[in-house]
Amino acid sequence: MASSFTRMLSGRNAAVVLASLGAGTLASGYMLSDSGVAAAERKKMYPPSADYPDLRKHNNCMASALTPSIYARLRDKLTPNNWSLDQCIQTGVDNPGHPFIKTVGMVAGDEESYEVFADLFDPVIKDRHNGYDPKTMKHPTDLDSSKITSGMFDERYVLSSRVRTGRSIRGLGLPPACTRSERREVERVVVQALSGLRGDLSGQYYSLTQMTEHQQQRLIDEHFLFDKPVSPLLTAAGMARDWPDARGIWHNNEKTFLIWINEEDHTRVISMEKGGNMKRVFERFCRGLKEVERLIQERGWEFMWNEHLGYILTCPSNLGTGLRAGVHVRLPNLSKDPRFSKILDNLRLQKRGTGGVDTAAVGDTFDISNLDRLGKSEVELVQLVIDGVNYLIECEKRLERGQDIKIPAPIVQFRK
Ligand SMILES: *[C@@H]1O[C@H](CO)[C@@H](O)[C@H](O)[C@H]1NC(C)=O
Ligand SMILES: CC(=O)N[C@H]1CO[C@H](CO)[C@@H](O)[C@@H]1O
Repeated sequence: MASSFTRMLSGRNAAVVLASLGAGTLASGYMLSDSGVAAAERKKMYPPSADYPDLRKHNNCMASALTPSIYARLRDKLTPNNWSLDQCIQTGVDNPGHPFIKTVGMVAGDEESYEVFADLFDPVIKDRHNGYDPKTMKHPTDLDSSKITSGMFDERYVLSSRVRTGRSIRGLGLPPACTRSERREVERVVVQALSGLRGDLSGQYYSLTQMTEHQQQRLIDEHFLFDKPVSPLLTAAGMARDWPDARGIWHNNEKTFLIWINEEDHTRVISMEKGGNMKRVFERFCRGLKEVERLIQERGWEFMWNEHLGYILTCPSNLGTGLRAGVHVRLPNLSKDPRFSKILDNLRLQKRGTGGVDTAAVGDTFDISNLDRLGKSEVELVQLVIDGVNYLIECEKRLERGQDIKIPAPIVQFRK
């Protein structure tokens, strides 16, 4: 991890980064940075113990990991963009818990947050990612979709298939911390790159500030449009600032490859279609992602990445692959069986309601996806979802026939 500063400064973006630091071209950033610095100066008049947040009622990974001594070590540190620990943890301080999930409770303001505040991020990452140790372990990346086997689900059960991830542009602040100019730069760089996509990937960008009523309604009807973040988890992290400035959605003409710009991450990349052809969805995902990366690099930019944390995203829960491969699947019998949760756990799968992370599951249809993001490659995670969902469908069929089912052995987490 120690290398990411050096890589940032020695990369092709060095000119961009140095220019903005030196010449002060990011004018709208000053108020934000100055207030961060001023707050840091004011705090030094009090010992860290006087600033320690009250976390007694909290249930999130940050609250479990933070100690007075970690706080004392990190309170007065700043990233090169003047982002502070208190800004990273504010969302977890303001939101003690969540009804359905144990939240992470902190976000990164920039790539360097993970390094400067590693004393807190590392234990949080270890907790959230099932023991993955960012200090000693290396994260594999594999976007070779030809390795996937048996990626076609029984469509009597699987209604739709989807793979998503996020990518951040190195040298620009992440959504909790970015200035307006940085956010607009993300939009400019990504939209320009996307205009270079060809064939089945070619498409169009719809800016939230410029789309017509008609376009907006169409995107809402098709469930493509992301809403203004209203969850306190996101607003407390600063992610709805200036909404809808520089936000938008790009999709290909077939509406099977989508990019969200400047929502929770600089970009969210989504490949999806109706039915059960996960192999095809993943093939398009890998091809599209590599193509977008190539087009961005042609223009002198690159994605945030390092060998310990993989792809760097705003929320520590998405580090590594950032990948969520999921299906909407009908499981009327299995979901009523008391062994359902244990089977999912052992297969390293999670279930959500079909309305998203904040919804409880209703009815017979579930959004089933991989639980892990970090320490396993994209190919491994998608294969795990394919094998796991096929197992669930097999169980469902056995229950329909009145036969018994078995809880599978737990999947080994990391290859040592
Ligand atoms: C961070 O704060 C210092 C001290 O005020 C200032 O000199 C520097 O320009 C700031 N950096 C950025 C990126 O705003
Ligand atoms: C035990 C149980 O819930 N059985 C149901 C399994 O699914 C079939 C088809 O949806 C139903 O007809 C059964 O009642």
